[in-house]
Amino acid sequence: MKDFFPSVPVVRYEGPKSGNPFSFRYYNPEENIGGKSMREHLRFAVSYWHTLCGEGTDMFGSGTADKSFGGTAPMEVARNKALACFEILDKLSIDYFCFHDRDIAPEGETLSETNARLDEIVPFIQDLMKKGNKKLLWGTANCFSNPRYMHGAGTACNPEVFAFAAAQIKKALEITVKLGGEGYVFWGGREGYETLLNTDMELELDNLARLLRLAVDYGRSIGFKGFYYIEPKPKEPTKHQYDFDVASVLAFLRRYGLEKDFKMNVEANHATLAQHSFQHELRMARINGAFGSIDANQGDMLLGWDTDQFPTNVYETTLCMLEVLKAGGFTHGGLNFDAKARRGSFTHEDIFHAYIAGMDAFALGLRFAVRIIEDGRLDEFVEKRYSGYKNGIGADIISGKATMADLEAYALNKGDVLDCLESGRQEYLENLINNLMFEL
Ligand code: XUL
Ligand code: CO
Repeated sequence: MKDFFPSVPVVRYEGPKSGNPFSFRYYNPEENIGGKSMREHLRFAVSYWHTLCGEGTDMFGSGTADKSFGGTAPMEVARNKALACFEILDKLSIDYFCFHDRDIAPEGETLSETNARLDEIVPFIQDLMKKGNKKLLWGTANCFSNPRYMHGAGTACNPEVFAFAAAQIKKALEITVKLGGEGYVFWGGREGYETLLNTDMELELDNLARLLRLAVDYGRSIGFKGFYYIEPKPKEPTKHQYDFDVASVLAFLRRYGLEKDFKMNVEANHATLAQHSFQHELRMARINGAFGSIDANQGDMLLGWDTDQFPTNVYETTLCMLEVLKAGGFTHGGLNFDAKARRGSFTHEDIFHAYIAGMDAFALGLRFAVRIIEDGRLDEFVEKRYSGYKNGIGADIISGKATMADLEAYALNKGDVLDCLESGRQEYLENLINNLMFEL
């Protein structure tokens, strides 16, 4: 077995006082917390595209990191990336990975050649999965990078492109099933528009729904038992993406009768691009029975684009894990680090520092979220805040017994309701969370 990262040892839990940068301070995979091991709670995944493929290119400059892993011929590079991926999974005790079809094997001249490359790499990966006891959290098709998708994939103005996207997704579903994937993601990177002047929005949305229906049914017909996810994002690369946020995706799914087929893959940086908090998107998914999986990262609030940084903001990871716990935890989903080390963090060691930072931040988030729930004061406060709906006029509103006339009579009789109101206690609650997080 090649060793692509000779300077990095196997990373183990050494506790908060450890001075070893290649150790976990807070992530202790087998530690039981709130009834499950941390490993089971967090279900971390490596994102193949950032970790094995992303070289740090941006609009102004070429790559800074070498991700060829010593290979030269395209399929040799592909095999080396796979070997490097499984070394990373092993060294970090991560059980899952996620990929796009084009991450694991580069496109050939024709679709048949591209598919043949997938047929070559998939058994290679399958073998590594068996040997290392690793699993596929989800697969997906990259229907956004190639120039053929300049006008969209399912929402393209050309039926030829729609057909090509369908063919690509068909194959991506097949390889996901072959590798035992627990999920399949649709992220509509180009499913949107640049200007409505040239866009038939109605047809595009109808076609997007048609493609999803075809794909979902095909996947089930070949034995896919996992979750299908839509990953909302408001913009970038398009000016407007149809899967804007969780609420718009839910409305879209309901309009086309697809709501039973999909859960959400919520990404932190996509939430903030939509002017929502990460917690908001998770809450919206949860209360609609659509919580599925998470792309764990964070954006930079001073920048207006998807920076895909490794999550290190513990306040955010805590609020995220609070939502995950309230949703009953992950079933098929997990925490996929859809994140990349900064362009200036270009060494192989930086990959590990980045993952360790993200994993420890989520381990802390989990610990704090469990503490907040066990403490009970936050939940009690919210429960009490709405307790008026338990009896009297509140109970009549909930049961549907109260009519508009009843409500008017009630209000007239009261004269005013200002004296019923109580403080929302926002600052008290924010401090409560701080006290619980930073308890010394
Ligand atoms: C892009 C993004 C994608 C999806 C999968 O912003 O998040 O990598 O996660 O296609
Ligand atoms: Co993502």
